[in-house]
Amino acid sequence: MANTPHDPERSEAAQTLADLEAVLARIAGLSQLAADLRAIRALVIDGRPPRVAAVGRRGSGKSSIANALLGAKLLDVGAVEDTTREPQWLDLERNQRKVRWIDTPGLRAGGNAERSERVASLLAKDPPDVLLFCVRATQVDAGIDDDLDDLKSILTAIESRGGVKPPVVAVVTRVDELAPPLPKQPPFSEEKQANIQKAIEVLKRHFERTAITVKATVPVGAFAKFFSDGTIAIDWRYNIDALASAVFEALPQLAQTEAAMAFETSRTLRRRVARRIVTGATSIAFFIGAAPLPHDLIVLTPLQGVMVMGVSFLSERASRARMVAEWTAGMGVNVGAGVALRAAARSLIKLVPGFGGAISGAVAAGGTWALGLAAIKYFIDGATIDETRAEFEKVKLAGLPKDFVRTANAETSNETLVETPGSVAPAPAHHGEERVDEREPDGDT
Ligand SMILES: Nc1nc2c(ncn2[C@@H]2O[C@H](COP(=O)(O)OP(=O)(O)OP(=O)(O)O)[C@@H](O)[C@H]2O)c(=O)[nH]1
Ligand SMILES: [Mg+2]
Repeated sequence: MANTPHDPERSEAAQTLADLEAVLARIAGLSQLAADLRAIRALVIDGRPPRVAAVGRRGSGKSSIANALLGAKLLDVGAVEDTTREPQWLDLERNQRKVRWIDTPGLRAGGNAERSERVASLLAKDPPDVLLFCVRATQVDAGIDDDLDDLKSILTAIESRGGVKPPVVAVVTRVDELAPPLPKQPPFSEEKQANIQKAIEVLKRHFERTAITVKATVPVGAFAKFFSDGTIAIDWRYNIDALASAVFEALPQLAQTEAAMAFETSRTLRRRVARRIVTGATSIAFFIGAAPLPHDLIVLTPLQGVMVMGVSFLSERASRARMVAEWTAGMGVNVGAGVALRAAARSLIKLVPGFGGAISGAVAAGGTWALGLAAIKYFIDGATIDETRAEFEKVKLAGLPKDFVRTANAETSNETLVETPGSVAPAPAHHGEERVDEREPDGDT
């Protein structure tokens, strides 16, 4: 199950969010909040592990990349390869989070047509969210046509069996091997950096020539040695953050939280997820405040509760329970404030528009925004509770960014949306590139 770590709280959050959805759905003009609610639901509640497939020649560094992303030795590297090895999905576990990973040797390796068929049908049956096309830096030119053919045939196979073509992230691997040979560990000399740039350009030209679309082309070094407990002893990783970001960006929202938690260099990613939750909650607060809704606060408080809970889920797990207690005492805002207020929210459903709003949209949103940024500072950046309180006061005083509404809406309409079973409204028709996630979250009942 994707979400076992915080289950009771998460179902509390799910309930509260369902109540909010029900309330907001009844109020004319608030249907525009569907995308924000859907985003919060996808990021906080319905998350599932990302599915990542790496394709590339033998020894191109696929397994090393998985280890580098998760920061631990989870896959064997440079092992003597059994050529008949069956490709299969593996669960890589890190921080009690999972990444589903499959790596497949070059389809041509061994010239085995049957294998190529097996790989294609496996990926077609269970399509990855993102395909990592791994090319060794010293091989961006030599023999690349076979690699590109492999990539194309996998994409075609997925598509021809009715699957959604996954986005491709090209990874130029083992960049330390480009000239000059030393040093092998970053930071690299200017000459090596120039050669890395050249390799990227060569590969990009091959993509153009063969009309293959990739979302990003990322150069990496993934060389590392591990202690017997799996932690890193020698760390010559290069640019793995950028790869983590590129993978994260390519994922559907449903899989982003889990990826942000599992990837080792993940604070930036966790902060990005948290910002999305806070932005969504703030937009909702803005419209709640502006709408002719009685008892704004009764809706705002559970909304803020869900927001803070969502951010707290993104903290490092070991100390989370203590942090939640300290936050509640220090900020006077309960994590999971939905508990006491659920009944009130329910009764609101019956009160379809009545009296004038008690507080303005800007005030409602400003408070939510300040609380959300404070939660990020505390749960993700590791600030003390005093610093957090100071941040809250500072942001509250500064108010909502002037262009918040416009910017937040622009962000929403650009983003990769996914349909989830709990979504309140169909996604707007103009999302031409939207990817539909047809699978239920693992273990959901
Ligand atoms: N110098 C250097 N060596 C690397 C790097 N990444 C991987 N290697 C080495 O390259 C060899 C192959 O790496 P793997 O990660 O096993 O490559 P793979 O693509 O999984 O290989 P197969 O599973 O056999 O297809 C190993 O000896 C790694 O230590 C890198 O960035 N720099
Ligand atoms: Mg391998």
